Amino acid sequence: MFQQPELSPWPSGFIWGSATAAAQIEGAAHEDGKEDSIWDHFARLPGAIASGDLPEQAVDHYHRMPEDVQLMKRLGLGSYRFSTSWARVKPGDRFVNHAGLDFYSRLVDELLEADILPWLTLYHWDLPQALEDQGGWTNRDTAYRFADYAETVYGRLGDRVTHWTTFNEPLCSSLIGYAAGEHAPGRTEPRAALAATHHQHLAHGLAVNRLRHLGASLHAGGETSDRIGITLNLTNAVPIDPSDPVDLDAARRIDALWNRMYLEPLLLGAYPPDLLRDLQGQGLEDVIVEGDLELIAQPLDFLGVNHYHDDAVSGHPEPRGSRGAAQPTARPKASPFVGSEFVTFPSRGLPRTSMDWEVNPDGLRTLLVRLGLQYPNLPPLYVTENGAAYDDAVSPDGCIHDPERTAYIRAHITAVSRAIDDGADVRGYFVWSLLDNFEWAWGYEKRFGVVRVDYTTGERTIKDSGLAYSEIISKSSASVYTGED
Ligand code: PNW
Repeated sequence: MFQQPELSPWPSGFIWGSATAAAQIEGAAHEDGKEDSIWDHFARLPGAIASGDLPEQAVDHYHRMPEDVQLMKRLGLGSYRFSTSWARVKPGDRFVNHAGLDFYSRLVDELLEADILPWLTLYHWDLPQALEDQGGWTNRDTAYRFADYAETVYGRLGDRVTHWTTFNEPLCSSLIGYAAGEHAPGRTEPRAALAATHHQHLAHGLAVNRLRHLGASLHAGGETSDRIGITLNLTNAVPIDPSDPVDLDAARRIDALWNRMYLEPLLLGAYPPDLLRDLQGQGLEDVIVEGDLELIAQPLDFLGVNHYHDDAVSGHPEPRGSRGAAQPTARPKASPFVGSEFVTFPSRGLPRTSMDWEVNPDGLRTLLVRLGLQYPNLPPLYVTENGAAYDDAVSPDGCIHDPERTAYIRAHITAVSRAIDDGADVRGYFVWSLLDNFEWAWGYEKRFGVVRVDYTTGERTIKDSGLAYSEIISKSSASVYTGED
């Protein structure tokens, strides 16, 4: 049995959880009044998804929800991070679909009954297609629609849900969806991607404001236990040759575009000046209206950090080696690196997951520590996603022995502990993902679950990594967990 290195005790109240997203697990794409999201629509375009998989059924969580909550309980999770589907709650964005909201209300009740803290994300990439038809996130009006949708969800669940996340990884749903064309809505227009980024920031600010006001009026005396934040995917951009100014500048650009373009409007109320220089003439400044940045920089109760890997970066063209990531889809592709399309991602020879992402656990420690040093007003951090895809096989004994995923999770949890030792204020860790699921442009081919899903029968089986995670949770709770928030 693998020996976990000696770790410091976890801070009291440290939250152990797992995460999923509506479009990746629910299925029931056209049931009980749900209409198309951009992912339902995009997935039907020829070549959009590897092997033509659709999210229509996903892992049928919509029907198996009570069973899935029992699984969480067996694993000993303290919290479950899930998202609500805008296209289920307000399908065409005009009317509230109460049947859709009922589902989330039942989920929240099941979770509370099982002593699992519901951690709700309002936007995990599944915009109603009806809004995309009006320009989607390139249309400023979508930000105001989002605040209305947030209000609708809060109106139904705000009496029981205390932890609210506005957006999951706005980078992916703007740059990868609108510039690279690899995610829904599949557009390849750099200017549109920057407009989408800004409008998602604005939507976040408007929604935080709205939720705070609703919380104050819902709870007597204005005292709420609500915690409101956002989740960003943050990636260390490591210059491949730190003594080469060309590589250094490439890494600075990628850091600005992938990390600071999201962190700084939220935390500092301004886009980074070097980013604005890099992006001159690309249209970002054209969509900023006076007062937007003040609105965007609402105080946050937490920052969710999704982290999977670092990227080594070079400003030199290949063939100094490329990341070599196979494109999952056959549709036309462009670069997600708006204004830095020339940057390359050389290999450092580290082991890789089946997503072709580097495994380098210390990158998570570095990231968590550096955020605190870089931003003195940083709110508490939660690792809201971390995990790995590997090609699992079911053994003749019926078990799923996934030593690579188990090692990945253990090593990253160790990195979180070390980051806390080094001064980072990290208060929780959520493994991605509870279940194998619809991995966006890759379809069902990539499995991230700590629980295996048989895509023919729907059967769930806890993998060795799930058992190991469960053991980590129970050991840490037994020694230090006090149940305090
Ligand atoms: C996240 N990258 O997306 C999402 O929040 C999940 O829905 C997703 O299933 C999970 O990570 C695994 O992919 C990412 O290129 C997409 O570094 C791309 C990257 C990272 C995260």
